[in-house]
Amino acid sequence: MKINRVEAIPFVIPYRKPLRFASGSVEVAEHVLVRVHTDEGVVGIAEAPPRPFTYGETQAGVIAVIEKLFAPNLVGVSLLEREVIMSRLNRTVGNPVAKSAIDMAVWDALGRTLDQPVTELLGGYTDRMRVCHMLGFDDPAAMVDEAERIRDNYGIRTFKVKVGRKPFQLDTAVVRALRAGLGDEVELYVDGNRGWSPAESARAMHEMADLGLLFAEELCPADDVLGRRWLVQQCDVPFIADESAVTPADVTREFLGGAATAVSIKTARTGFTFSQRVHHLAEGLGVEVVMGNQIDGQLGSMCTVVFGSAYRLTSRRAGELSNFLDMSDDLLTEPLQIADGTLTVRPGAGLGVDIDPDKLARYRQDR
Ligand code: MUC
Ligand code: MG
Repeated sequence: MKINRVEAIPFVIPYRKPLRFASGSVEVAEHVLVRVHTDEGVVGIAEAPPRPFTYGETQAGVIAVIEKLFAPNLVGVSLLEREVIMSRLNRTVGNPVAKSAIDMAVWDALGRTLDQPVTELLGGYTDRMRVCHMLGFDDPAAMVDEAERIRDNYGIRTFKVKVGRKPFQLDTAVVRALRAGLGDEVELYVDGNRGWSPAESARAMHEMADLGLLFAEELCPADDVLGRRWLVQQCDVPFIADESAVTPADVTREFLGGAATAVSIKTARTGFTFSQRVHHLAEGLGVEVVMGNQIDGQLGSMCTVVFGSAYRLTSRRAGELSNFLDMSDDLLTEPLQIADGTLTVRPGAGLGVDIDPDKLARYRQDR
């Protein structure tokens, strides 16, 4: 069960439709496939989606830090020594996406070695999650059309709406149009990616007070320390910390500082091991959790379902699991299928999914 090689393979797959939001946009998935090999010939897989505009990691940076720093420190360590693995990775303060992909590939290799599904090793609560679709910036009519198409084709009834443009009325008009177009049976919440000031956020939330929102996420930067606390105190829905809370310690600081009352868990940035710690913290404090999306491909989305299904708290709300639908292709042998608004874990050892070698050969950038 000892790790004898860690591979980092760059691949590029274009999006059919770019996703635009307050802190950036994504037109091409420039991701990294991480493979952890063991001395018994088992290979665990995971996907790293770097988000340069958020965490500063790039595709080339993820590969460099894995090849030069992390991989040499993991050779010879057992898959069961996950605390040793995490302590070696966490000598480095940053690089959450690179570390998380290694962590999840280790869990996949462990599941395959033990012939057990990772979701059951983690918690085994259920085998599925309701799906939430994330709507990027566009004009109100186009966003309503997209939401209707996603609802009609996939049965999805929860939408996260990107906000944070200026003037804020551009976004409040969209949310109002979505509520009018889709009716009261859909769940709506908003994510500002730090685009507004605390005062703009408060005015926008006030203007949307009659729209029955579920949550508000990262409307303004957490560095506006008192301003954000002032905003969160007057919000009448849970306020989700996302990119402001990358580690369990960050999450603790945000809660204790009054800067958030809920948390987004993204396996792409906390893997399985640290996502467990964030989950346990949120459960202990009695706060809401949403399984977020780092604009993941299908392998990353499956990691989110594998983790989210494992616990009662993480499977309670719809998870942000559908943005892979906007990609022109993917790497899995069996594409993920969303049906009746639900995504199900695959039976089988590890993550339950495999990479199609022909697709990898088509999209990898290192040959
Ligand atoms: C989100 O929830 O913010 C956009 C940037 C990123 O890192 O994740 C997405 C979605
Ligand atoms: Mg967010």
